[in-house]
Amino acid sequence: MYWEPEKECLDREDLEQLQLERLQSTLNRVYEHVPFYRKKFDAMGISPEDVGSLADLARLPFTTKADLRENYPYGLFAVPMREVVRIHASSGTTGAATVVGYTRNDIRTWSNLVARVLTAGGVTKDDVVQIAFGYGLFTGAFGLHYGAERVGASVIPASSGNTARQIQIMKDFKTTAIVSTPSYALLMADTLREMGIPVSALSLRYGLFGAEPWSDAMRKEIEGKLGIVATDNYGLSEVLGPGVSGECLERQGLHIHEDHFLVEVVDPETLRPVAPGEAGELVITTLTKEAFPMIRYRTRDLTRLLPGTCRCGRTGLRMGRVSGRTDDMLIIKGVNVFPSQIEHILFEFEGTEPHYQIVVDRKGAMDEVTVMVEAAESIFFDQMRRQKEMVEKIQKRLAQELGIAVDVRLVERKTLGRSEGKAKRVVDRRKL
Ligand code: DLL
Repeated sequence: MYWEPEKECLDREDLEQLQLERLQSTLNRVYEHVPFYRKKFDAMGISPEDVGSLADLARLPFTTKADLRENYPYGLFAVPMREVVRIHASSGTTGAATVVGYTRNDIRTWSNLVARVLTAGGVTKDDVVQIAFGYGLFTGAFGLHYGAERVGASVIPASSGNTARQIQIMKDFKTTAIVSTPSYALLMADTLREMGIPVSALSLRYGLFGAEPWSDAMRKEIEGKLGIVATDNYGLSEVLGPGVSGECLERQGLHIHEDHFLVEVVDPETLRPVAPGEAGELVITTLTKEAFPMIRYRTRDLTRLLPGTCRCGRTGLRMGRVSGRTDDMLIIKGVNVFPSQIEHILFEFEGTEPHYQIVVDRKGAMDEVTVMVEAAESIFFDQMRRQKEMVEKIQKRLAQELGIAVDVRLVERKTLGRSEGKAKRVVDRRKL
């Protein structure tokens, strides 16, 4: 099922024509209204008229998080404040806040793009959608909320937190679709069990999760515990919020809304495009944003573009799941490791709760990494021997997979912090 079939299934040729027209108008807009871009373009001796094809995109400068910070709060807005009807901000997992704005049209576009994501994930106007993202400056809650209303579903703005009440609402209000971060979904699933409510007492059918990386193993766990079909959706405040891309029920990659975003994947070191299908940093140019257009924004998110087309019939490019960010990559003994790789392995083990945290510390000149994993009660209170076996097994698998030895510690259930929003997977004691 599609939300906007005429856009989601556009011919490549028509799509590219539309993209070029929209790119040109975006470039004119920023050149005209945002001194930051005008200066950059002038310095590079390039003007919007020089961009005659999509390939010319590569001649334009990149925009980074640092540029956003330097223009805090409104320096990159391309419209006067009187046309801005909404402001959001991301505190970011790393560093100072980024402020973003939306015109009335931007909100309309945003709602439509999120409606596409929801529709692709199975949601219709017959659904009761519970939004368990924190309402506030974070784009997640309002983005999904407006999209779900646009679809015509019945929206419950539950917000995040107060998990027992969340479950009560889910049960009593007959929620059919839950929207949250994957880590919060897992916490809700565990709380459900603790409250002694069988999953059959719920009406849930779909889960739409995003805002943080998660593995396929975690998806299975959530689906099993909540009795749902779970899809992944992606976005970031700097270019919109949720609604940039999302999986359909085939779950073979996230459909990028290419009529609104031009995407590139580049090598984060050389900034040159990677070979087709290779992993690299996602770079996004917005094509329709009015208040806050972005030219070649370096997302720092790592993904790849998938070849071929999806069985669902959508024609836009698909991206693989975001495995992590260039800035949450750990370099352990010279080896690049992403938290998602560790997560994937932990889910292989029966008896470990899939709650984990990666602690990085420095002993002398060496970085030391300890993976803390919550163990099921049966194991934790069992003989030391079983605990030791478990630790050894996990260490062995991690060493196999990552190519380096890391320490593993089993901890009692609920010792590690729980997340009601984005999970904090890495505790870097080197910086404390
Ligand atoms: O997290 C927007 C969003 C809200 C997306 C709700 C999906 C659902 P920010 O707070 O600005 O915006 O954080 C954006 O989160 O650059 C990624 O690193 C990460 N991220 C978002 N979605 C995914 C995902 C929202 N599906 C940053 N998989 C992005 C992996 C994700 N990482």
